[in-house]
Amino acid sequence: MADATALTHLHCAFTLSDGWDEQRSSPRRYPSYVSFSSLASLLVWPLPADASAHGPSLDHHLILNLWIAAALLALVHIILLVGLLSRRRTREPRRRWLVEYLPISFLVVLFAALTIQAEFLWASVRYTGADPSALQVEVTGMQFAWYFRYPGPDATFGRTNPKLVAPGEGNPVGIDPADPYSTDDFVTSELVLPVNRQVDLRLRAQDVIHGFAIPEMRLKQNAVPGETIHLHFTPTATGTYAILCTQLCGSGHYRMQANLRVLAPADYTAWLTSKETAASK
Ligand SMILES: [Cu+2]
Repeated sequence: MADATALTHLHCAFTLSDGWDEQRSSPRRYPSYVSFSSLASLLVWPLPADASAHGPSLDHHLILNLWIAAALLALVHIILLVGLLSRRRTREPRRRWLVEYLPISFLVVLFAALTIQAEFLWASVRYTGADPSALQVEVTGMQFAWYFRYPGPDATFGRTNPKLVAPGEGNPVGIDPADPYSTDDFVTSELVLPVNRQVDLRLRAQDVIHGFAIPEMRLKQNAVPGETIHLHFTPTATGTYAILCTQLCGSGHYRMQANLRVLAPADYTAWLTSKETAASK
């Protein structure tokens, strides 16, 4: 987006500075400042701390895009200034390929390269499946809470039934007790994970579309009723992080939050054991 804006700006600047637009019936608009404001806002409100394995490459690409956009914006103004100060009033033919087509071709190649790189980054995170040894956790969004189900010692999630959903009775995701795999499943209202181990989340929604987002993990994915969407990542720093809902899902949307607690492996094992022991009673 920022690249496209800057590219348009530069195109305007090249053509304006050379005076061609005076000959055209529809004058071009002067540049907006979207790219500059994006970079400026990033300097004022920096990105949240990065605590996931895939985050640094995404951040690097974002910052690179914004710096390129800012550099193009600066170049635009220099060209505009030079064009205004040394405007020629002659009607002699211009070398259009040199002042317009060549720079635009360069920018198209640059823009395409950035886009392809972004696609590869996205694909490496989202089109590649989770490692088979990844921790399995099911995430369910409902008005207005997130619930997290762990499969227990059998490492298999039991069956669920929407008719059995009863948050007030301790069964918020509708676990079917008739399924033997469900007996050791347990549900929490916070997501607890060990550091430096990949987790494969199964994202579900019970009622409407919710937006599962953890800014520090550079994660954002809609949870859609009727679908199970996989989302994998590896937390790299211990701490407590907010899990948000980024879709306006109803009157209580503003309070639809939960916590992600990333623990050291020993602490996680102790937490897991206590939960599994409680679930087996
Ligand atoms: Cu929501």
